[in-house]
Amino acid sequence: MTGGSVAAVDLGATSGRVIVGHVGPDTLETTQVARFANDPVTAGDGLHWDVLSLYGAAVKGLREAFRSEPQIASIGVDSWAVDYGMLRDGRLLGNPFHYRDERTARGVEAVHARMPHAELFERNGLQFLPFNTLYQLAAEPHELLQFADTALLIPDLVGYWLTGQARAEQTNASTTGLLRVLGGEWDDELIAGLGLPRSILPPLIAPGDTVGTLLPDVAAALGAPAGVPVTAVGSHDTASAVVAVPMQPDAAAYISCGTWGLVGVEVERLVLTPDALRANFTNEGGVDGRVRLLHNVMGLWVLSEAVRWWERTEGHRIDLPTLLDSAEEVDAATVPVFDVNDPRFLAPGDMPGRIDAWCAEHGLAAPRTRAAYARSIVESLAQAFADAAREAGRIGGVDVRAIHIVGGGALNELLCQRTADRAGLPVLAGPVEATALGNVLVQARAAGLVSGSLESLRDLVARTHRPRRHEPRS
Ligand code: LRH
Repeated sequence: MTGGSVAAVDLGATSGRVIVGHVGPDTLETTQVARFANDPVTAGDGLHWDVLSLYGAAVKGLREAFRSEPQIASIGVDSWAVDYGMLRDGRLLGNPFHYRDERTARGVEAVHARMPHAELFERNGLQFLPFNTLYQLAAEPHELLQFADTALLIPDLVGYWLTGQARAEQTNASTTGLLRVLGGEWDDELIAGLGLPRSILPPLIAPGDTVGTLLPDVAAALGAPAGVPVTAVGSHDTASAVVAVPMQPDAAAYISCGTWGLVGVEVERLVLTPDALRANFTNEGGVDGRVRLLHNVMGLWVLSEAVRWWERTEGHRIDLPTLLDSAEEVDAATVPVFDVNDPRFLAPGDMPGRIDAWCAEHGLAAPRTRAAYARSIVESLAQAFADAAREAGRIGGVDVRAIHIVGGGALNELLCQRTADRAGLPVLAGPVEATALGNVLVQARAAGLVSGSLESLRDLVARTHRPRRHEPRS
C-alpha cells in the first residue's frame, strides 16, 4: 500500500479551510491551502449563513489544492451540524438560517405540543438543543415546506453542488432529530406526525460511501481530472474530530473544543437510559457505527463573543493570546464560576453583561476587569468540561482515566490545564486540526491509502501527532 493525497473541506462556524492530506501507512500530514472567514449575516428575517460565499471560497481552495497536488484521489466535506438549505429543481430557496437565530423557539413549541422531549429522546436519542433540525423545520412557513423538493444539510449541499447528487450523510443526519435512533433510518412516522414532508429528505449514505463524481463543469473550474469522487466522510464536524482523537475509547473521554465544547465518550451501543435523558446527553451517529455519547457545552464561543463585544463597543482590536496571558495572572479563587450552559449565552450579544446578570442572580460578585472576565470564562468552561466528562463516563459505563482535548481549544493551554485540575485527570491536548484529520482519514481509507478499523486510524494519529500532556495539580 503506497501513500496518496485527498482534499478536505472543513467549514467551521467562524472560518472554513481546505486542506490537502497526505496519507500512507506511516504518514499523516496536512497542508492548509486555503482559509477563509465565515461571517454570518443578519438580514431581514434573521441570522443567516452566507453559504454561496462559503461555497465560492471552498471551490477556490479546491482549485489551489489541485494546483499544488494534481493527484488528489478524493474530496470530502464536513461542517457544523443541524443547518440546511432547501431547494426546488436544484435552485436554492433562500440563505440557510444560522442555528443561533432565535426563530427556533417557535419550532420547539410546535414540536413539543405534539411530542414531549422524553418521547422524542426514545425515538431519536438526542439531547434537547433548541436548534436541532426538526425544530428549525417546524419553524418554517408551511408553504415553503410544500414548495421545496429537497432539504440538504450544509455538507450535503456542498456535495450536491460539486456532484449533482443529493444525499444525506448519516452522522450529520443523526443530528436532525428525524432519524430513528434504533436502525438509523429516517423516522417516517415521526416526520409525518410533525407534519413535515418526507419527500424533501434524500437517501442516506454512510461515511466512506461515494457521494458522486465531480460534475464536468465543476471539475473544469477546479482544474481537476475527470472522475474525481466526492467521498462521504463523518460530515458532521464533530464526528470527523472524534475519528482523529488518539484515545482508547474504553478509558478516555474527549472534548472536541472549538466554538462548542462537545464532551463525551465513544461507545458501541446506544444509551437511552433515564439517566442519559436527565443529564441531557445525546447519542449522535459516529463513523463505523460507533455512538458519540456526548453533551454540548457552550465552548469558546462565550470567550470569542465577549471579545467581539468589547471590540465593537470599545472600537479597537483585542489580541486573544495577550488577553489569555493576563487572565493567567488573575487568581482563580477571585473570579466567579458561572453556568456556561445557561441558554442566555447561546445567541450573539453582550456576553460580559450576561455574565454580570448571571452573577447578580446567583449572589456572586461579577468580574471587574477584562482579564478577570476571561479567567472567569476559562474557569467556568473548565468546570463544565470536567463535570460533563465525569457524567459521560458514568452514563456510558466508561472508566475515564484521561481526557483528550482536540480542536482549536487544544491551543488554549490555560483551559487545558484548568480542565485537568478541575477533573483531577490528565488532559492530552491535540491534534488541533482533528476535524480535518478525521475527514482526511475516512477518505484515505475509502481510497485504499490506509486500511483498518478506527483503532488503527487513531494509532496513525497518535504516531504522527503527539499530544501535549497536562497533569492535574491539586
Ligand atoms: C460543532 C457542531 C456541534 C453541533 C453544533 C451545531 O461545530 O457541529 O456538534 O451541536 O455545531
